Order: sequence, then C-alpha cells, then structure tokens
Amino acid sequence: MRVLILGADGYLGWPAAMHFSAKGHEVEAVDNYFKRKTCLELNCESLLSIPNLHARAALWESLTGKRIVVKIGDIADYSFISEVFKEFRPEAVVHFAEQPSAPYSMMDQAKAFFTIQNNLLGTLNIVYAMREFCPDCHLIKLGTMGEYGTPEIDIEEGWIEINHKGRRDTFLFPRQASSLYHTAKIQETDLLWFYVRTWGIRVTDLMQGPVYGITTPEIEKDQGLATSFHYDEVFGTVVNRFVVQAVAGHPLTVYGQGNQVRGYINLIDAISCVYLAAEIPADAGTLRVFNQITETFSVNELARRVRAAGVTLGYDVVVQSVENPRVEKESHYYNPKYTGLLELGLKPHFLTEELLKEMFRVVSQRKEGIISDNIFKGIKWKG
Ligand code: USQ
Repeated sequence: MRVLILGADGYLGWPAAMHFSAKGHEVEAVDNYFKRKTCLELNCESLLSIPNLHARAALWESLTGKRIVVKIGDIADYSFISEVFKEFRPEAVVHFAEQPSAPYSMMDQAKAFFTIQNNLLGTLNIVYAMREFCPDCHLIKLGTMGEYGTPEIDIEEGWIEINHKGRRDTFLFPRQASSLYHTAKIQETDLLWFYVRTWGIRVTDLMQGPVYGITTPEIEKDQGLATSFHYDEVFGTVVNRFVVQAVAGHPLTVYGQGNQVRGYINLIDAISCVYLAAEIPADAGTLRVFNQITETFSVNELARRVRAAGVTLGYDVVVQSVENPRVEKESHYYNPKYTGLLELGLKPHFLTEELLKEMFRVVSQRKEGIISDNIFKGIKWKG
C-alpha cells in the first residue's frame, strides 16, 4: 500500500512510519515541525534526543534498505497538502498531524485559536485532498477517548442505539469533553461523519487513551531511531511523566483526589492498532470507530504501580496530591467498551512492573537531561 503518514515527526508518527515501512509498504512522511518549534519556545524538549525526520529516514534506509520519503510542510496549507496527495496518491492516510495537548489548548487565546484552526481546518483540507485525488483511500484519524468524557453510563465504541418514544436509531455516542483540545476532536469527528454521509469517504476514527512507553521493535534497531519522549506538563502523558518524576526524585503529581480513571495503551499497541485498521479498512461510506485502549486504571493506581516498580529498583518514590489545575471529575463511573481492535487481532502489552522497570532503566540513562522546572507548572483550565 501507499501509506501517507501526517504528523510523522511525532511520538506516534515516527514509529508508525517505520512500522509500515518495515512491513513493506511505500511510506511518505509529512510534518511541519510544529511540536519541535513549540518545544523550543516553551523550553520543554524531548528527554531522548530525536534527529530530524530527514536524518532518521536516512538512518532507517541505511539500516533496512527501505525508503521513507519525507516532506516538510503544513497540512493547513492546501496548496502544499494537495500537491502531496496529487503526487503520492495514497491508499491509506494516517492522520496524526494535530496539536496534541490538552494543557496547550488551555494556555491562552492564541493557543486555543491555533488548536481549533490547525486541527479542524487541517482535517478539512485532508478530506478535500482525498476527494480530489484519491476518493477511495482510507483515512485513519486519531481521535481521543476524551471525546466521551466520563458519563454515568457505559461508553460504547463510537455508536449507540437510542430508543425514543417508541422509535429507534443509531447515533454517535454522546460526547462531552473536558478541554478545548478534546472538544476540537469531537468537532473533527462530526466533520468526518458529515463527509462520510455526504461524499461516501471511508474513515476509521481511533479513540485513543493516554499512550505510554519508549520503544517499539523498529526503534530498538538503533538509538538514532528514537521517538520523542516528553515528561513536561504540556506534551508529557501521565505514565511517562510519573516515571521521569520518580527517577528525578520529584514527588509524583497526582491531580486532586486521583480517582480519575482513564483507558491506557502502550506505544507498541497504539502503532499496531493503526496498522490493523489500515490492513482491514473501513467500508466506503462508513465512519468506523474503535476505542483504542487496552486497560483502565485510576491515577492513584498508576502512582501505586510506578512507586512499586521504583522502590524495587532502589528509588525513594513519594506520591503527592497536588491541587488539580484541570476541571475534570476526580471520582466517577467509567466503563468503556474496547473489543473492536482485539477482534481485529490486537495482542495487548499491559503496564506490568517489568515494563515500568524497563522505562525506568532508559529514563535513568538520561537523568541529567531532566529539567525539574518543566515537571509541574500548573497550567490552569480556569486561567
Ligand atoms: N494527571 C495527573 N497528574 C499529572 C498529569 C495528569 O494526575 O501529572 C491526570 C489528569 O488529570 C488526567 C489523567 O492523568 O485525569 C490523564 O492525563 P494525561 O495528561 O496523561 O492525558 P490527557 O491530557 O487527557 O491527554 C493525553 C494526550 C492526548 C490524548 C489523551 C487521551 O496528550 O493527545 O488525546 O491523552 S484521553 O485522556 O483518553 O482523552
């Protein structure tokens, strides 16, 4: 397949590009370096050093003989992205090219504006480029479990059948996010559903939970192939943050009561899910939704697991409740369904003590590079 990876410089994008390439697909990798530039601006760069996309693609080719074509440009610029589609004519498009951070979207008006503009209009451009140059191609779009929020009822995989006054129909599951970033993801799902209904495009929307982990089989070939690893409040997800905090001797920053439950997924599994979705595409005129998580646990349970792994390695890990900078329920019902990807063939890697210890090992090698001031700044949802 010709596979176009948008956002290929990111935490998921680069390992996904290598994975498709390793499996023999023709890969083109696009990124505008938004995250690199923002990390420079906010002084919150990846703990692992990541050569730019051209350098990593050249290293990948020298090690495997497989070529990943790199294009640097912005999906919000239609003249750029339409040219990419016109030349490459992808059969599958993996869309990670978004502003990916909830705290970033809540920092100020300019960052809120950018989040909506980049994420919504970028997605709109992709839909138009698909229709113009490859109407049969399959769009695999990264959504988020945060679209659903934390309702008092079980969360279905994307769709729910509703009986109302004796009649029934199937609708997108009700969604109520708790950050602007997550709200933009809801709007993108609605946008895609509109074009699925109207133009008959084929889309898979992957509702992903927080991802954790450092490595994949492709990254293991050479440390120059590493993907980004963030521990700061803007781009770091909670599992990666807690491991870095434990290594740095910083108390684990449990927000509020810590009973917030989320669905989590290992980086290896996140890439496998995207790959499985591409191998078995959605039908034309279908918006297929999968909940991309493999297990659920609370922040307190996560802190307990990280502490236990750290203690066995000789770290003195302190868990501390800090005032929650976000507006979110800290105690709630949570029962999402996540069987679709297992049915496609996903073999999950869970957050075991062994896996955490391996993360501790890699992070401890970079301990000197941890900037403690970046761990917690308290970016508030209420400004
Ligand atoms: N949390 C803490 N302490 C911290 C950081 C986070 O207690 O130091 C808590 C948060 O309050 C939240 C949970 O941990 O309840 C998860 O936070 P997170 O920062 O790992 O995840 P989030 O901001 O929700 O966003 C991340 C990714 C985003 C993706 C989302 C999936 O950055 O791209 O869409 O996970 S989900 O959370 O399921 O919506």
